[in-house]
Amino acid sequence: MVLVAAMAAIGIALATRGQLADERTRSALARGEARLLARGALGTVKNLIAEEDATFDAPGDLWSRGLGWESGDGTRVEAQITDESARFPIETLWTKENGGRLDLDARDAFERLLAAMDLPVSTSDVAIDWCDPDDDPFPRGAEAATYAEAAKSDPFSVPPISFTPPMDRPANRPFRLPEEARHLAGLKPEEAARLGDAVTTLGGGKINLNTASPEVLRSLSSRIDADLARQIHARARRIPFRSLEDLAAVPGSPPGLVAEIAPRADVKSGAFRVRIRATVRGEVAEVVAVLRRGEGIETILYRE
Ligand SMILES: [Ca+2]
Repeated sequence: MVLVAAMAAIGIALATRGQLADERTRSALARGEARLLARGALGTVKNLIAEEDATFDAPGDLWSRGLGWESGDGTRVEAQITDESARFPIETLWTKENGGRLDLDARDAFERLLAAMDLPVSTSDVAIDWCDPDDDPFPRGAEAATYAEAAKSDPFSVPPISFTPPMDRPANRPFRLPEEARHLAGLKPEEAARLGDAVTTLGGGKINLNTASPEVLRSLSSRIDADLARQIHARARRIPFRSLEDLAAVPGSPPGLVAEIAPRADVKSGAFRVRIRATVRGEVAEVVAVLRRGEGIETILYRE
């Protein structure tokens, strides 16, 4: 009797294990399919961008609407495309020539961005310390010792990220990845997140007038106040800027503004950021990529 019960128990255990293995196989298959779909969608997005008019890029263009497919059985793919050049190019703070040095114009522009976003302007010194090769902090800056001290008092002060090495000290070289800005010392998590969303290192170094937020537009000149920034932003949504000269037609645009901002502004995108989410039988695969127009469409960042 005991033997029969034991045999039955083993039988049930084996059957359950078999079922679990089946389920695991099914999920693994669905995950694999989702991954393939996401990669395929990236190819479609590349074609879409390749076919776009490259003389200017503005809200309302085909790319800005993204892509989406859905089949009856719950298979779904969504692609969201944004202009990387809508963000402030934080890598311009530190020039690459002559072994690297601070670009004073870019620093002034970054400070205008911080002020427009209501973020501590001292973050500018922290960002310069992040780039400069030495470990001597600026008066309002932060080097390795500041980060170590902050980590001691609050182990969660440096937000962990999964896809890059931990950034718990300054890199002491120019910004390479957009998310480095989220790790600058002295920012509250909410502030770090907002700054992280407003900057890039992959947009090609210029800001697209057509897609930038009013805050990013204000970084371009001290003569672009909140009102003018809103005017420029609203105009880009009605009639895209086809050249920088179109800026002169915006009401309130001061004389010489076009020439002043020309080194840091453009009307087209330097790169696009694509977020893809594919769902197959409840399993999800995500791809984030940054695509640049070059000879063809080059992938300059890829994560899945
Ligand atoms: Ca440094």
